[in-house]
Amino acid sequence: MNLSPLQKTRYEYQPKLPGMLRGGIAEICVKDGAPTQSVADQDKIKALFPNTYGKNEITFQKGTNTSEAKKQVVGVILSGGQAPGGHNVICGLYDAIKATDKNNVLLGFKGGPSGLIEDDFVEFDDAFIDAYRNTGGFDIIGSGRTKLETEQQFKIVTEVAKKHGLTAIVIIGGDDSNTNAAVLAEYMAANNTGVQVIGCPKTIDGDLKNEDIEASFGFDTATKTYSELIGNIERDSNSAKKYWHFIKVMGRSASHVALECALETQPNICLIGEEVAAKKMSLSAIADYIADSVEKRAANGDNFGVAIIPEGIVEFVPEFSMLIAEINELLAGEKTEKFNALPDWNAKYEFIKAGLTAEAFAVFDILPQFVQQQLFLERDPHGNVQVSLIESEKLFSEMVKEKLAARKAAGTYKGKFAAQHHFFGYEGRCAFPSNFDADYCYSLGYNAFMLIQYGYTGYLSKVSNLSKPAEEWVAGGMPITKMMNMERRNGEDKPVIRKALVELDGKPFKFFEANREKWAVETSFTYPGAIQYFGPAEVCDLTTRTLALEKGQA
Ligand code: FBP
Repeated sequence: MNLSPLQKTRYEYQPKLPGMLRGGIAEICVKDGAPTQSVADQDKIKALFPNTYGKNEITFQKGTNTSEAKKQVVGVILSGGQAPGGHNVICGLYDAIKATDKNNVLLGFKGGPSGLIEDDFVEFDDAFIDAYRNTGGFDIIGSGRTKLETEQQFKIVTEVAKKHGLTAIVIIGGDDSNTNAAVLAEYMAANNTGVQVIGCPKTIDGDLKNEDIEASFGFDTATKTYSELIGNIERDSNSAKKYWHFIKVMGRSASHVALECALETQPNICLIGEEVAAKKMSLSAIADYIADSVEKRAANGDNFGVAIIPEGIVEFVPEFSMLIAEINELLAGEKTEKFNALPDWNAKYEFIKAGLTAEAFAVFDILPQFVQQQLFLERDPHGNVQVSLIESEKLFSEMVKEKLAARKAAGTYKGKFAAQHHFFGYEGRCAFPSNFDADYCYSLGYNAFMLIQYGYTGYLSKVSNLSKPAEEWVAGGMPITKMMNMERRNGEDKPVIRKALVELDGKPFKFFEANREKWAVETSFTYPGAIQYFGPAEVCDLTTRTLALEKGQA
């Protein structure tokens, strides 16, 4: 492998563990906490998880290790979208496993959950692990989005576990993957397999959190990477003074990434999907809101600016989600083939017009043609519109352009408007983890093994007090069922982890809300610059603004 100078130096970085996990495995004991209950639908979740529901939260503390000495053979998978720090979770897990007993084994199942089903694995050793310490990416074993949810799959996983003598499985994933971890843990317990299942909270989207899980890993590095790029664009925009930049940022559903980037860079506009839904804003109202900023800035001679658009925005616009629901019906089953067989866009347009309600068609008809066509691109495995394929940054800039043309005709707007478009997502998912993510991930992995060693199952590895220096972090575990509720999925009520959306009465949004009017008109950009790996802690070990505000430290 060709190594960059940074990669070579990052190998030497020693991730910081919470104080209570330092000083050796022999000195880590458990402090029991209170019993838990699910976030909603307690009776239903309890009935579905009789073996793993209602368990106590726990924390680790310094004291004599009382765990049972037994050989551990642990399997680990990376699941879902990449997030910086995944390699360090595996490194921390490996180090704890080997520090406990060098005969313990860690197997990495390749390509995500499917690796467990296909029994495609690698056994880690020191040399293998050392090549991935403090690096970005999931390439150590790869990832995938296969869902582990059927009885048949669980039976196969049980066979694979038996074959290798697995004592535990660690699933590093987001809300869906950890939902699967909870269901697998329950299955393993109900069938007395002796296999424990532990989850680790991953996703750059930042939507896997609650009062215990303060942040999902990867959010810190990904948002810092996007914020660096947005800051650079802001400076370019403020230098050239001729473009409005419409920047879409990843975040499949919740707008945490957009909000954090806005807090870091103070753009003129940042849309928050959750607010759009709460205020029931229409596409036209959103375009007017952006056009107001363009017009006011133009009146000051500033024909430039930056608008951040969260990837998930359109699903939060009530009229747009109604349109998507109708399109999903319109193309259900064999109707897709019929639609695809139509000779040209005109014929397809007539088919759509005839198939949608007048209300939905009115929304469809105001969309630029490229967006109309994007709504009919390849469908997801459930046959639904892939909302992530919609170029919402272009949609809104196009709609703003039309609004401005009308305002110009009415004589209220006299500026110039030229737009540039960007989408930041993949750029941040495999970045070298920040010191925060390197430390947090290593701690999550190390801690996951302590949960295994102490016999827990159906728990999420939990490291909290994250806005403080790592020495003061608190390590422990939270039953995954605590985050669960019942939701409708593919026509059935299912137990799932509730996604954490941006809270409109939360401190991060409140801070943004209190400042955005000024940012919309004045040029208040801030330029965060690149992630720093070496140097003073106040620059290198910074957490996100979201976390700092949530913890009352900003
Ligand atoms: P996870 O929830 O699995 O962490 O993935 C989130 C994400 O990074 C989203 O931000 C984005 O919409 C999606 O993955 C893209 O997925 P893919 O890698 O399949 O294109």
